[in-house]
Amino acid sequence: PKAILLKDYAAPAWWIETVDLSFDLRDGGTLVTSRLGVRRNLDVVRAPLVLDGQELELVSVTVGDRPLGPDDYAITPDHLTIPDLPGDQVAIEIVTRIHPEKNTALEGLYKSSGNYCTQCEAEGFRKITYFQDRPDVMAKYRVRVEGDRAAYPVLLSNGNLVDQGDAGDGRHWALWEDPWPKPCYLFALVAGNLVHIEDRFRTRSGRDVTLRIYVEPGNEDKCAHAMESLIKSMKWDEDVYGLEYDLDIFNIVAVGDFNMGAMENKSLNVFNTKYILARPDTATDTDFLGIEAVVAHEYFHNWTGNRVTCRDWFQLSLKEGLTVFRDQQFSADMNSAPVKRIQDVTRLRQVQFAEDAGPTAHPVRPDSYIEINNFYTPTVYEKGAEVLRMYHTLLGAAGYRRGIDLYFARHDGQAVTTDDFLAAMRDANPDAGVDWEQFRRWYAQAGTPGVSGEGSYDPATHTYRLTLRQFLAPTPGQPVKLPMLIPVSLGLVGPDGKDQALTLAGEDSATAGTRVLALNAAEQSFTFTEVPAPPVPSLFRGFSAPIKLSFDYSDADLTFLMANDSDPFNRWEAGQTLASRLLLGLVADRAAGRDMAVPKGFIDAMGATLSRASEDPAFASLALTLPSENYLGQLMEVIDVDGIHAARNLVRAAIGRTHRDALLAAYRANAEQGEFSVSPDAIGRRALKNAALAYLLAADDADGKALALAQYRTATGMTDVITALALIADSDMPERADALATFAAKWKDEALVMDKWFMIQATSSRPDTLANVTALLSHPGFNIRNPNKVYSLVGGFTGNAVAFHAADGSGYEFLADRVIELNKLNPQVASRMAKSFARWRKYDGERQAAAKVALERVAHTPDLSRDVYEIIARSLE
Ligand code: BAL
Ligand code: ZN
Repeated sequence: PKAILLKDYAAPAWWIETVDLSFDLRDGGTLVTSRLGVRRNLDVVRAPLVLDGQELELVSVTVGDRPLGPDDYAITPDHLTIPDLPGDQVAIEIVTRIHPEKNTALEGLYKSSGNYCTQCEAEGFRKITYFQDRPDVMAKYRVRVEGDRAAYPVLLSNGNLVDQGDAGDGRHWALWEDPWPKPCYLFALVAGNLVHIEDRFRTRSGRDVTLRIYVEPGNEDKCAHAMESLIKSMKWDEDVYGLEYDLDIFNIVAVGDFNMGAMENKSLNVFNTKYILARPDTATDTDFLGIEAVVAHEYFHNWTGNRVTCRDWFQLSLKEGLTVFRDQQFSADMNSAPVKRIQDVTRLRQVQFAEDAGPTAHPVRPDSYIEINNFYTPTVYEKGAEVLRMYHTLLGAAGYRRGIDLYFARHDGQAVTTDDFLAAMRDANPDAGVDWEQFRRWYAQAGTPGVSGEGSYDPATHTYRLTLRQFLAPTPGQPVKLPMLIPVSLGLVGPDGKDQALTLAGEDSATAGTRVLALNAAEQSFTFTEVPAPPVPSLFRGFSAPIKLSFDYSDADLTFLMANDSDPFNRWEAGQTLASRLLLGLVADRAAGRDMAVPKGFIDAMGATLSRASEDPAFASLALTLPSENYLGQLMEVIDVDGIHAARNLVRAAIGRTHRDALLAAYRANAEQGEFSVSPDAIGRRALKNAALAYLLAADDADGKALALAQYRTATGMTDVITALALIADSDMPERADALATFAAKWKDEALVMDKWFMIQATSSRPDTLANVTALLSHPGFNIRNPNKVYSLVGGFTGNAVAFHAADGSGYEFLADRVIELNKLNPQVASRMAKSFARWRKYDGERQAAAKVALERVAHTPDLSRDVYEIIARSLE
């Protein structure tokens, strides 16, 4: 397969300005009639009209009123080319037949639980009809949908419902019109037997918007949280960004078979049920927060993505990085900002830093791809959001907002680039003193910069000199890197635990607390004057840049920051750095055949955190959580999976044993919560209680086990039930099998709850996990065609380091089998699973050999999809 290159971008020879679509939905074949209003692009040389199309049966093509014969056009598996269009403005009608009922790739028009729905981003529209399937072609759409009235009582598309009627023969139709021009990836159609809940929102300029969430019958009682989240998002976007909704109706449809989390189609968002359906007894706190964030994310796309869209798919982060940043800001405002930041950084490190360090590393704005679906990545999304956060950090809230306002003033209704976004930020802030050409490297250079440094205090002159160095390692295709502009938000913490005033040499006034410095050279020193006592620097407060810091902190410095830093993120960070240092030391001891001895100082520090836990239970639950096995692996040259697992378990058991009484007390203090709530406080208390329970089980504590069983049996909220069940499932407790069985019996008809059941078994560190996972592939509740099931069982397993990276290669064999099976059914899901192989070279020789055999087996599979090919080929390079 051939790579597509950013440098080859060219504007289309023809624009498509209007699209009139008619869908005749029938079992055994759906007829799609598309009438296009086409206008020549006078800015480029005249060229044939080349339309994208895949897996389509062409029925007829008419240009003006002339039906074309087979000699009048050229057709290939990917394109329909009409060489000679008469004049500069042409009407074209194309009729195609498609088979949604056979579509297992879930791209284009497909059926899920008997209902029709679409997914067009990135390039699914070409599986519906011949079209210029590229985001810079923006058109106004009218869509007629006709289908069987009994089977599909609900017929939806984008925009406003303008007419509907009876089509005879038990059929009916609806006509939808979207007044806003849009790229075809935002087209959507839904036809099904669905019910809805409804609410209203009045925009600040007085527009009344009808809000509906459509679900399968029986799920109406699980939509309230999503609706509340939608209303909060609409209000927040007005308050914080000045952005208002632009139609009278906003529909959401939740479907069970969906490759992604959700999709921002204009006024007809289609969601994975995972991000809509929630009741206290079926959904965890993480689910509730995920719903709030994803509903907001898709709603926010109405401006950042839909009103202003991407010129080409290399610009994906233009809308995704920005929209993730917006949803992160929103969730921070709705909940605890420090907790949200810690969670976002944890995820960034876990998945994006790992991507940056492997063969699929790519810039936030990639410059080549084989399959664009492979670029919906943590780099484009989460690192892209960090780039937006850095604009915010460098410009401040007001400067950032000026840039956003200018961006919309310039580009509303256009398809643009990340360079256009940067230009708006720059031009709206001419006095900001930012080197924008250097800042642009965040879009262009792949990899996670490392920052190292040290500080020295001179008591004679009361100066503190901080030296920082940056380094960016080569990544595939980018051997040479240039220094980045890295915003360093910092404070100097004095011996009294308070932030000292900050005066840089040459300045005549001090800044209190925190300030932002620009690290823009390979090495730079900053001298602070009038520093009364030797400080401990608190660097990258709030994680002000997506970098890896190694600073010469002593253990005592870190313990001091854990207790005193005014920045909550860095209080947490100091604990994590200390824990990582300790755990990697133990891994090294074990590898050298020495005893692993857990330092008492660290256990005491965790005890101190526990003793202050009631001040902020949510924060405490995070501060008590050790760095994950996967994250610790990233810190090693050669990942010692078993060593990391052993060291982490040893420390967890030591904490559980040493602080048994305090953990039991924390458990009990947070156990009674009254009426169920997903307030930040209630979620925080549950998180702390369950963290305490996990430590007790890590220590094999009899009272802890009894509490876990009681919690599993009597709790009513899913967070508590599934946490207890996960702990039981990961143990040798005699009640294990029975607990798993009663759960499955109770929830067998709730697909999303069963996903959790598959997940906890796939993530268990028991030695029989692979055997269990393999057996579960045949469980009646499992279905390899359903992405959520694959993400739970197969994805859960590949995230389980000790099981997936078993030294005998059995985990790799298992994954190769699944990727080969999925390749035929759903290439997008197959390729997502295949990415788990990517970092195989980070393991020891025995594991590398086994992984290579598995990768080569996948590589030699006949009919390998572009999606899987690209990932496997890069991994083997
Ligand atoms: N645009 C794809 C789904 C999302 O990021 O919202
Ligand atoms: Zn998005």
